[in-house]
Amino acid sequence: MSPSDSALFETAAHILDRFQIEIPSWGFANTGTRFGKFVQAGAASTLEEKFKDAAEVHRLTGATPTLALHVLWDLPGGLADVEQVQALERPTGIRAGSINPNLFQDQQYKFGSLCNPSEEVRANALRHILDSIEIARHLHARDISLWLADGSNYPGTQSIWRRIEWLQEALCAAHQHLDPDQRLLIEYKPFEPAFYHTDIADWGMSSHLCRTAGPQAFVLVDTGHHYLSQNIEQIVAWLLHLNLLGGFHFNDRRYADDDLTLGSIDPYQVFRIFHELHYSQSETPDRGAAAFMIDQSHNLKGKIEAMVQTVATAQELWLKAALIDREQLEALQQSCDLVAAEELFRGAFWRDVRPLLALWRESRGLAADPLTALREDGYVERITRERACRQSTVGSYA
Ligand code: PSV
Ligand code: MN
Repeated sequence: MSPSDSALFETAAHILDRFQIEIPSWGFANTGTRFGKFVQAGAASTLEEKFKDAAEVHRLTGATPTLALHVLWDLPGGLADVEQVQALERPTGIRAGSINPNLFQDQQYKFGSLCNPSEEVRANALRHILDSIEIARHLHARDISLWLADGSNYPGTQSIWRRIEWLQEALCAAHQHLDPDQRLLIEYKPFEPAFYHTDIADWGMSSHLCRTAGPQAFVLVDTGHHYLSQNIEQIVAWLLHLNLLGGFHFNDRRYADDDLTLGSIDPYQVFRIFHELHYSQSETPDRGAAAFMIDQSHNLKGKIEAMVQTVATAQELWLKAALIDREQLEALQQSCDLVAAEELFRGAFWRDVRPLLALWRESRGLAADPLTALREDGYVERITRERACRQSTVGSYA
């Protein structure tokens, strides 16, 4: 290696050693669309299987030490299931990640959860969040990731005003129950399942709710939760500027919240988001890092293959964005040399960092190509044989 190659490798290694992304338990389970489900024999149907699959992804990528859990799907018994999670953490080396309360599947939530006109339902929803905070506390999980399906389908059928008040009240109450090191992440979504109004529809509403809830509440950006053509990296830059960015749910889409694998449709967008994050980190290194999580539904691709592909893509795009010559870019921006600035930016996106990543992987005892390693290793065939006899729908939400 020439001195400049080895300096580049050291820089890349420093960046990749610090890159981690959380994978979701539901990414390993059978999921589908509203039209049906194509069941995979190798899909995980128990919590143990989800932890085992997560460990396989971490073994191959070296970047996924935590598993996001959805309370209803993974801990249906609530606090009583905490011990089971702890018992799985040790042998698999995977830690429980963000804890996701489920406020959208129970029949009582037909007209909303925290925004339901019924005081009783609102109280039940809040209790579930408090239970989820307690679960997170026992599992030493920092983040409670909150997404509400609340909204309405027809104009005039609900009071948007009352619902804002109920939401503020409940989130303040939830915030009071956080430990000092815990965070409440508030996710927004413009539509679906509600199609007229959604109670937390965008980052502005989410930001306001965080501010009124308290200093440990932050916005969660799910990349699929925007209208087409919205400039997500600008939202990210604003949230960073306001110190309100808590984390991401990464996925890709073509139309709406399609939950496709990250970078499959528009890798340039992920690169642009990553650029804003690197910029913020270099300007304000003390700012707490946003949590990176994947929120995908692998309906057609093999679950583990899709997850490994996603993580490897995220590593590539993260590294590409990190290697932008930011000093030069800033000079070009300042002098309004548009074409040169754009070419520098795009050049970083087009750069093939895969050989660097392979070198880094080998230097860390990982397989140079995790997808090939997965194919050769026979894990998927093994679990498919083992699990074939029990098709289950546990963990599905469609
Ligand atoms: C809703 O679309 C969402 O993005 C929320 O994060 C949920 O927790 C997750 O998907 C369920 O898959
Ligand atoms: Mn999400």
